[in-house]
Amino acid sequence: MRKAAGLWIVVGVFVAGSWILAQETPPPAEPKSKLIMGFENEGELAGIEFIGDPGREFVADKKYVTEGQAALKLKGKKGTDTGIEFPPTVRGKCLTGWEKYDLLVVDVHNLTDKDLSLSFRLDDDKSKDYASRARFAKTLRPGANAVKIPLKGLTRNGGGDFNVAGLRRFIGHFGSPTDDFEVVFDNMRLEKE
Ligand SMILES: [Ca+2]
Repeated sequence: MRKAAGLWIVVGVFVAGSWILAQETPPPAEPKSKLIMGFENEGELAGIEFIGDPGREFVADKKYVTEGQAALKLKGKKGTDTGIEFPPTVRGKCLTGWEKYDLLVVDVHNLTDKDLSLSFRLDDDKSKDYASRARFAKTLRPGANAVKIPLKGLTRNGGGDFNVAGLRRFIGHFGSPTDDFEVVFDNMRLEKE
C-alpha cells in the first residue's frame, strides 16, 4: 500500500513539473495576420475621412464580404479624386505596429467592367512634402482583387528609407477616375510572408 502511494507521489511530481515547464515556454510570436479595418459599421470608421464625398453603404453580400459580416461600398464620381484617409488622429487606433509585418493587404472588389487605378500615400514622422512621402499604385481588375503593399524596404518618393514604425497618415484613393465607379473594401490587414 505504501509502495503504491509512493508511486503516485512520483507521478504527481512529474505531472506538476511538466506543467511548470509548459508555463515557462515563451509567449507566441506576433500573429501572422492582424486586422486593421473590417469595414463593419460606422462606429469602426470613427476618425476615418472620406475624400471626394463618395456615396457609401455597408453591404452584407457574401460575394463581397471577406471578413466579418459586412464590407464598405464606395461610389465615386467621374473626374473626382475619391478615397479613404486614415489621418494622424487615428494613429494609435490603426497606424501602429505596421513595422512588424511584411505586407498591408486589403480586399477591393471592382464593380465596374474596366480597370481602376488605386493609389496609396503613406506619410511618416519626417514626411513634409511629396519627396519625403511614399507612394504605391495598383491596377484593380474588374471583380475581386487582393491589393498588397510591401512594407519592408519601402522608400520615399525622393529616395531614402521610409520609417514604417513612424507611420502618421495613410490614404488610398482613386485620382481622376474616367467614369463613375463603385468598389467594395473589406479586410484591411497586416500580414507576414
Ligand atoms: Ca468586414
